[in-house]
Amino acid sequence: MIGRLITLEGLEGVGKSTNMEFIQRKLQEAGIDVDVTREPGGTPLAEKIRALVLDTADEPLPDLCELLLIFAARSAHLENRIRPALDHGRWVLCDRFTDATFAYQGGGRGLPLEIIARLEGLVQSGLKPDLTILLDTPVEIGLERIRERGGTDRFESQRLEFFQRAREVYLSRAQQEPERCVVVDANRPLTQVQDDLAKIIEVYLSNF
Ligand code: Z5A
Repeated sequence: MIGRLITLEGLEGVGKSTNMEFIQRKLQEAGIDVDVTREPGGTPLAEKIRALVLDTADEPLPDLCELLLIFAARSAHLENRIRPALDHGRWVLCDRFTDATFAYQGGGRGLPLEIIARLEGLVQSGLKPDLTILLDTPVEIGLERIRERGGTDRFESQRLEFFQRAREVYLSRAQQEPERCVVVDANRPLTQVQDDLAKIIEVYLSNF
């Protein structure tokens, strides 16, 4: 059995947390042993870095510093959790991964995408998700859902244009890598979104 890495992506409020459990259940029903994790985070060290990245601290976090922290967390997550799981034939389902870095630090913050690609090469040594599901809604819809939930971190307090740029990068990456990425219209009732997710998982599994 070969392990696989599946990632769920999208802007805040598109329904990632809501649908992680659904995808996990579909995989388990198919007899797949799945390790569910998230980024930034996923190991004790990476979770500490996550807290630094999301904290609305007094001292400003320079954009490059944020990018390096995210890749530092990813390095710990990959070496201490994801690669060992894949090597043992487990499947890994991850809430966000490097597409989020291209979207947020590249699109949102405006850091050059070539720098992100170089760090991706250094940290991941060629490892990429086998399947990425991008939940997509207009920015305002996701932000409205988050507002209803209450509470904000460093990202959720960004301006609308930040998220619009991040969405454009997400969609353009999905378009450039159609063999890896599937875009789901998440601006529909949850049952319809989950019907699509179930079909995507079914089609993906039918290829094995
Ligand atoms: N970040 C980064 O900058 N660079 C990186 O490389 C990585 C991450 C990996 C992590 O936060 C932050 O790190 C993230 C980007 C940055 N930015 N922020 N903020 P996170 O992992 O906690 O991500 P999040 O996107 O903020 O999670 P979220 O706010 O919880 O969004 P969500 O998981 O997509 O949504 P949800 O909690 O499932 O749903 C939100 C609400 O909508 C909830 O009340 C649901 O019941 C409701 N919902 C869900 N689906 C529907 C539908 N279909 N209809 C109606 N209502 C719905």
